[in-house]
Amino acid sequence: MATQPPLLDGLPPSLEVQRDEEIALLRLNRADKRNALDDPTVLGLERFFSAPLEGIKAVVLYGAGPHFCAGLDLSELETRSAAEGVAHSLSWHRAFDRIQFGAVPVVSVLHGAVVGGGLELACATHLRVAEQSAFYALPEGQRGIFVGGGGTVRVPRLIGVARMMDMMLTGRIYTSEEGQALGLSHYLTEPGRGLDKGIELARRIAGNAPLTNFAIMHALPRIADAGQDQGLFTEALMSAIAQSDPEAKSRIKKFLDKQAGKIGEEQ
Ligand code: 1HE
Repeated sequence: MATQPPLLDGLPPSLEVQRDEEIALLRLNRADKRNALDDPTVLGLERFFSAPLEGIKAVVLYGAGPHFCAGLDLSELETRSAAEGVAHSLSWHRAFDRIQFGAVPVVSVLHGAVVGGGLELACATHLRVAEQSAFYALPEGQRGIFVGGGGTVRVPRLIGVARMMDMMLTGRIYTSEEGQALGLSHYLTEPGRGLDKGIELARRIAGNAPLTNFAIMHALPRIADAGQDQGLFTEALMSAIAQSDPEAKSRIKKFLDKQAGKIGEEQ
């Protein structure tokens, strides 16, 4: 993998970017604090995902050190007022919305603690690869606080309100195997294999037509949230737009000319 010096000026030292051709690798780089998310890191995430690098078609998000992310930097809570708390939560929503409804799909690679805001961050990404060391928890109840990074919206869509309630009320921790069975992760790998798997998946995603990736990221979750009537109509519109794109026409011609691979074959 070719690595380059930092690509974006203005990102905090807690975020490190490298480029591997069409893939950007974004690392949470605050291992001494278990990648706890402080304000500069959350603003940096918003900045990075608001203006993706030229030519990048997918992002892999991972964490330095023994854990993916220990959630909110709790030291920031010592003096925060209620009004500041609302603004803070909204700043996380902005940053994580930029991930979920951004320009390119994001694959997160999870290991060790994926807890509190770390789980909220992971749930804003489009694919999750977990190493066997990953574990999931929402210790907000234990800390006397509440989720604020979109967890109430995104976590139940993956595992249901009832399981999230249990995690928050009792401090229940899910192992990587349990998380895989529940749908918290899409892929489970052996220790140390997550990043390679994440890059492999990101490369496959980068090979899709950009408009198809756009539809998957932006139309699919909105349609899933809509009523059947609106959903089906929106699907018809999105489908018509995608199939009329020149990229779709050229890919379909290649298949009909027997120049494109079958399902599962390299294109
Ligand atoms: C932190 C944080 C943090 C570690 N904020 N400083 N999140 C939590 O409740 C999780 C709290 N953290 C932990 O339970 C543990 O740190 C871990 C299980 C994640 C990792 O344990 P370990 O033994 O590897 O590390 P450590 O020794 O506990 O922590 C290393 C350092 O990181 C230490 O600082 P140091 O100066 O003593 O070296 C810790 O204090 C620091 N650290 N986690 C601040 N979270 C938008 S709302 C979201 C709400 C939430 O996210 S609530 C969940 C908060």
